[in-house]
Amino acid sequence: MSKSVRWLESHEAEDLGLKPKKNEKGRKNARYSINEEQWEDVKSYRELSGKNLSLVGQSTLRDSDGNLVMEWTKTKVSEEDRVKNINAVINTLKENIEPAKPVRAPLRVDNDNLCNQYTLTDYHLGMMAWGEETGADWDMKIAEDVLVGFFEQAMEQSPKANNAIFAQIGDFLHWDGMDAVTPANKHLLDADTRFTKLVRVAIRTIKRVIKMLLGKYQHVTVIMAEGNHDPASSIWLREVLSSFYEDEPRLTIDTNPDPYYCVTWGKCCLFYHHGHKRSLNNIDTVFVSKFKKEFGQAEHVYGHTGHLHNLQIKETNLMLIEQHRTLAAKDAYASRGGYGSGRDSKVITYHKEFGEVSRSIISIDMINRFTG
Ligand SMILES: [Mn+2]
Repeated sequence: MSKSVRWLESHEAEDLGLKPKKNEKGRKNARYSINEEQWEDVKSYRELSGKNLSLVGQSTLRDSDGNLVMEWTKTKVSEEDRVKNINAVINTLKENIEPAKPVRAPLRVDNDNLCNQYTLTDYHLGMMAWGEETGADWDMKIAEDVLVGFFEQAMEQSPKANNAIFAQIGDFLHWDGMDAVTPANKHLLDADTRFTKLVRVAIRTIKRVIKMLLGKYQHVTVIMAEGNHDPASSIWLREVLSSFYEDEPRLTIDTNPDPYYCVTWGKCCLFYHHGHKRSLNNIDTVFVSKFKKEFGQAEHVYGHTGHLHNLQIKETNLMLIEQHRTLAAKDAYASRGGYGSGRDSKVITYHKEFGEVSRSIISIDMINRFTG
């Protein structure tokens, strides 16, 4: 069979069993002399890799006369393919979103100096807990009802203000893909059914909450922080919301991909981080190093974290840091491990001049009484 000279990348030459050459100057490939059959193989590899599959090998079965009997291609999804797929999903989601019409603004109320921060962390939507085993039931239906109940009660209880922050500090979703496991360590999780359902309920619930907030406040800022349970899902959640509300001038969605977030309000500087990368012990310097300008102009500085589900407050020379409780029930892992922290969520009110001036604490019992 006649040979011709073709440009190949070194991994393609390797796949053909040729010794890879040095790439020619300024190019990602080099010239090889190959026959037509080999060239057809290269073309089919290229077509396959266009379908987001990485070729890891090819096997050929020939009979005793050397005729081709069977040939198959081995492929697998690589890390690079995974990233490509996630990006493709995000872009598709964005394309299909018709932005929401702006919500009519409420009447302005008297206190322009106040901002109410609705603090929510470790909500673990999609987690399944069996009350008989853990003390309280938890599934997607309960979680959606409790969240809406929390916002109804919390909005009723908080001071009149024109501005609000919805600070969701991570682990809003309990699991992050087709397998119900923790992304980093692959620990098996107790999950309430299917991922598609979880995605739908997550988007619907957050949209319900944002609608409620826009009905009460002139301006709302949304933080959707990354947690250790939802590093990928927090990305699409931020991006989808940002697309959906692109025509809503009264809403700001923070789409910062770095898991440290900052909002300023008058002389207040407010920081957020889930707590999976940095703990109460050393988070303050990280916040300051990432937001030097905002910190430098502030007089009152607060950091908010979650992750461990129990309440801790720490004051350092730089700021007051609070690790928040969650409203979610305990899963079997937490219950059997003996973690017994209480369940509540807070609205913290910041004054432009004076920093924190008040807070409302809404416990799970209050929400159950209210919604039940
Ligand atoms: Mn966590």
